[in-house]
Amino acid sequence: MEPSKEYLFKYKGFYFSVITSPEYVASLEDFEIKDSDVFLVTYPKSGTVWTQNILSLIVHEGHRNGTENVDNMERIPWLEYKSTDKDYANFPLPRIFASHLPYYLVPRDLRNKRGRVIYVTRNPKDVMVSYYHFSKFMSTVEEVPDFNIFMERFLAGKVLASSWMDHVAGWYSHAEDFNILFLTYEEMKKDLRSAVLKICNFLGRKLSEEELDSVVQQATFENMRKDPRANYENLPDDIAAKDKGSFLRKGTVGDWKNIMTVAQNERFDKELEEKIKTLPIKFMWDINDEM
Ligand code: PPS
Repeated sequence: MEPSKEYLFKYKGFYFSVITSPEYVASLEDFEIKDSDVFLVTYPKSGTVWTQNILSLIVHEGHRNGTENVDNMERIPWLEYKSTDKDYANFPLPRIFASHLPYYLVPRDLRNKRGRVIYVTRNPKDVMVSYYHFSKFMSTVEEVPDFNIFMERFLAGKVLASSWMDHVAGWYSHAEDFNILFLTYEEMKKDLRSAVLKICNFLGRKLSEEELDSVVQQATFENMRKDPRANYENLPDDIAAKDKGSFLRKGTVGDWKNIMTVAQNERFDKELEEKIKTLPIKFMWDINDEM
């Protein structure tokens, strides 16, 4: 079954939410990159909001020490969903954008190694389960109440951001074209401090031990959940129904085991297991797995 046109449109083989337009997405090809720009790119539900907060905490002292009360989505806007009141050309540097774009639709200059990309992946079973719950409370995402049907849509790439496999494989196989840092959700979960350090090194930022501690502390699931700058609770009720879910839902590795049946797991593996082996990523499917 094709996804509803009420929610999605396809542009160059990739599904976008109707809250943007093909014209705007096409215009991003010429989006002017500044050398200090950072693009946080993910397939949905892979740790975007988490990494967005880490970046705000690293880059903005006022965010870190609590003297500034600016939502992360203001500081780090979504590239492909531009709100008309934002003048990106005059945004404070470094500009940071979040995006779910596939490698081939990002601004041309980014593909010529201007600016930096941070690409975060997560094991796709947890991605799918997180996505399923997300569809229940986001009015901009089509709700598919039956998990089995949702899984078939996910496996067929008939969801916002299309196929998980194509997205991840595309970015990894074109890594050479970009100035890029790859991270996984699971490594952040296992050792957040090391992941924060990797990001600092990649950005050429030196934080003191205290500053680093502060970033790590404020980026834990429990603390982010309470932080209105980071937890997306300021989204209007007609976009996110807060009584039905939240962006920060469980924040764990292996939640897929709580919902997928043995048969569903086998079906998933049949479709993706071999393809996943071609990726240069060792996924953790359970928090007790070795990295
Ligand atoms: S989105 O809609 O694409 O921007 O979603 P995204 O932010 O990529 O992914 C949401 C999942 O990330 C979890 N999350 C966290 N996990 C651990 N620690 C922290 N600090 C954190 N912040 C967000 C969030 O809970 C979603 O995963 P699930 O499994 O649904 O809980």
